[in-house]
Amino acid sequence: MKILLYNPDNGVTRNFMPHLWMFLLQALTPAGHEVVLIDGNARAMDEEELVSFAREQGIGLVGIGAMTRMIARAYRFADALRAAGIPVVMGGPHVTECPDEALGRDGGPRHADAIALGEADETWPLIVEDAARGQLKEVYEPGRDAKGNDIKPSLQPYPTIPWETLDLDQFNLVPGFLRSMLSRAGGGWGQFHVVPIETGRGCPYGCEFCTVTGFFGDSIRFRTNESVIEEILRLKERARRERGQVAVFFIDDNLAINVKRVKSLLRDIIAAGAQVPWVAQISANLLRDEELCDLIAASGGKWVFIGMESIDPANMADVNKNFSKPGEYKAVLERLAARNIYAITSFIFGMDNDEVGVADRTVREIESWPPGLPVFGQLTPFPATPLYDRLEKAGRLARPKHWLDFAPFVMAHAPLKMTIEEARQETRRAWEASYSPERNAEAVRSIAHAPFQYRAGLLIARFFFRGIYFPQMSRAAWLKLIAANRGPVLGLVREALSKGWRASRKKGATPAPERPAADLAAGD
Ligand code: B12
Ligand code: SF4
Repeated sequence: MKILLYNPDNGVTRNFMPHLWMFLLQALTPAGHEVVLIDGNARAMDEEELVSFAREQGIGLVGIGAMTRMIARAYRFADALRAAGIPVVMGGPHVTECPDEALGRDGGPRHADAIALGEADETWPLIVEDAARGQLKEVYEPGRDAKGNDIKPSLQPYPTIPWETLDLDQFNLVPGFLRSMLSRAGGGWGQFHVVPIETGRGCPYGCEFCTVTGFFGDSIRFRTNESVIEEILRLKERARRERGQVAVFFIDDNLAINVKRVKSLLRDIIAAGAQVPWVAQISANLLRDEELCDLIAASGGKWVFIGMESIDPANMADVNKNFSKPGEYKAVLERLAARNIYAITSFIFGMDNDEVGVADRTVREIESWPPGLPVFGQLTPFPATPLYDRLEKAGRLARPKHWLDFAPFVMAHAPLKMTIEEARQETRRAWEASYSPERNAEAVRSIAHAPFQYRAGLLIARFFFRGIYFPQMSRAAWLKLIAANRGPVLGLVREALSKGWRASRKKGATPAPERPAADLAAGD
């Protein structure tokens, strides 16, 4: 049987990275079946195009995964495929949290022939075999232990994802119109992939708005260090072979949740020569540890995603996240910046203590920190979270099924001290102020002492991150962005050219040999 795994896009931004679930399920598919992957973020298709594709390819089963934000879109694709007679199985966080909706058991239309609840590592092979026999069940769920809890996959052993041979063309981050020029320029920048790798699952913190503790559990399961390192080494080898660039996103919710374990992993990465540039989510409280920060830097860590949420401790307490202290954010970022590690700092507006002016206050505070990539979202009651239950009980949900009429940056409930419209405007203000050409130039200037590649990396990353809020998917949008930021862009280009010229003079006018991508990946 030929199987299509499909992830819908969110209609606003393009994801910078493939979704791990597709590659994982592909690797777990029993022998004798072929799996094709399409990520709508990388390869945009409408319903009709996807149905035609599935027909042409003779697809016998489609698996669709989606977060809450994309679920309405996912249902539309599922409806179109089912109308064409192709069976659809859906899985992922939203379907797990609202199983009746996908099956039409809540009075609404049915969208899926079958659903997979929770982690599907062990149920996926059964789904495939049942579908191949034409005997799909409606619901697949993990087994239960004696206490009635889901039996979670141990991650030891962990399936082999054959990154070294997979077709990753749709996920090349270098804009199409720049690829051939950059390939010719050497240095391996004709392609750049960010690849998701998990080293563990689960989170004990239980923040009120988050689905992770409910979905993956509050105890953590880790892969072995060897299995993670073996995966990275294969990726590194691919980058070397293809003369391209690769970076890893460790998608664990908190890579340092067990400090002893992460230190041992990072030490082993260094010992194995498996350094690649990497990014990971780590909470601020765990970044007090100087030795950990040293190991992050030495193992290739370049960016840390920190869920800062709010600069107001009262808000942090409200959402059960007061283990993360706004008072120490600056010191944490300085500790990282001293090692040329920068942060993606994530904020949530629309918490109950936020009022008009929260954007200006937050942006002012951020501007007093080392530069990074701030991102701003809004408090969203995802189904099956403690936040959803609290707001529902208090009768505060303006759109209880907000995902069925998803509107970007429009809250589903009114915070106590602002309206929904005010929260939307605050969010816009924060994005505008944080990614204006002036702010971009200041950010690059503020690390004038840092080596060239960090300043260039910061500016390029700021261009990409701006796109999370301001759509910039066309070549014209990119050219406009570059023109608006011509000051720092030209400064960096001049610096790069003069460096190249000096280097070639030193070597007696012989062009410098191209530095293999693997060396670049190994750090600076
Ligand atoms: C990496 C990540 C991202 C990446 C993008 C995703 C990517 N390309 O990988 C980035 C950083 C861009 C991102 C952004 C966002 N994210 Co995010 N993200 C994650 C994270 C940390 C890891 C995802 C992952 O790969 N997990 C590991 C895999 C193995 O687990 P899985 O995807 O759940 O898949 C398993 C099962 O669900 C199941 N399964 C999944 N799909 C399917 C499909 C089928 C057919 C079947 C059978 C089974 C199945 O099988 C898999 C194996 O067991 C999760 C948290 C988490 N730990 O999962 C949050 C998470 C998915 N994100 C979340 C959110 C809210 C967002 C944002 C909306 C945040 C924001 N405010 O902007 C944005 C939206 C992005 C967008 N496209 O619009 C929520 C989603 C909650 C929900 N109910 O929807 C999560 C769960 C985190 C949370 N705090 O609750 N995210
Ligand atoms: S927000 Fe982060 S720390 Fe809090 S429960 Fe979710 S994954 Fe854990």
